[in-house]
Amino acid sequence: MVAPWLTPSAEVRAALAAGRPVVALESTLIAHGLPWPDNLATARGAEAAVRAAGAVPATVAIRDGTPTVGLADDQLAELARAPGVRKASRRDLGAAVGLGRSAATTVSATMALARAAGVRVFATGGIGGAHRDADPFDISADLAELARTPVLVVCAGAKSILHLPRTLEVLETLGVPVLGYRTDAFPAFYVAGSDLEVSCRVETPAEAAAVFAAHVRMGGGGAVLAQPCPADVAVPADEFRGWLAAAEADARSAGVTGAKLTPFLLARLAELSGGRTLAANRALIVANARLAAEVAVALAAGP
Ligand code: PSU
Ligand code: MN
Repeated sequence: MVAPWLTPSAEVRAALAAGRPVVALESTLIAHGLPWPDNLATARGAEAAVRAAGAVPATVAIRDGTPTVGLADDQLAELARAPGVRKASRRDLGAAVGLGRSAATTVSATMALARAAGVRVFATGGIGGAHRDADPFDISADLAELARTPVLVVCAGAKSILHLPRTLEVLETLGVPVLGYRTDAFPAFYVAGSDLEVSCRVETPAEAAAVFAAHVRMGGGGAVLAQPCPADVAVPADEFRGWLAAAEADARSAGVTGAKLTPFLLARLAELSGGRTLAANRALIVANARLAAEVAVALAAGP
């Protein structure tokens, strides 16, 4: 069932009506997470990867107050180039729609809109979480949304800029399963592994689909399916720590907080690493889109 206040593209609407697999993709990573022109190339790469695996991509954004599920290619290109696009988390959806604004949607807002459209699988780069120092209450709305909205979020774990042990603790408190795709260790975005454990390891898209379907059947909300960053571009943890310390110091001296903090740190890390974190971010987004499509295909096939 598609909510009446939502506008899916004709292709997405037809796929949903026919029970064919659809994968939601978010737009904040296009508007705020990656620089032009890498952002457009990555968004197109993610859509192509979803199609190649047999599912329909549905990039989500708010366009002039209209919640849109399935941007056309020219709309994707416009979003990628537009300066000063708003960043909407779940909290901001009402403002964007009620006031007729355009906004890119974060993981939390994309989950909400995917759910309203009837899309069960969503791919992104890395979810938000608890920040490291700064404000102890700066915990991403992504975690609260995972608690309540039954959508499977395929990602490379939580962003390496975060306090990962606290992020996992909050997810456990909220009852959110964290599945490791062919890994026992919680992936850390640009950094392939960590010394933290996932709550369940799965080996195939069908296993991921089975765990998620059972979780939802028993009244659960969302779940995380985390796959490590592709090994050829993943960044070693010790090198990353140095760049992160410098980026955090820059954020502190520039007084950056709140919703601007994540985009600031990602951009600064890309500079400090000579583009290595950017290459990792691009590759992991496309890999996650492919895996999400495989899981969507398995879910659509049923148990
Ligand atoms: N994955 C990426 N790049 C990004 C994001 C995810 O590879 O920029 C975005 C997602 O939209 C996520 C947001 O919801 O970062 C987290 O922002 P915050 O920490 O302000 O909640
Ligand atoms: Mn935040």
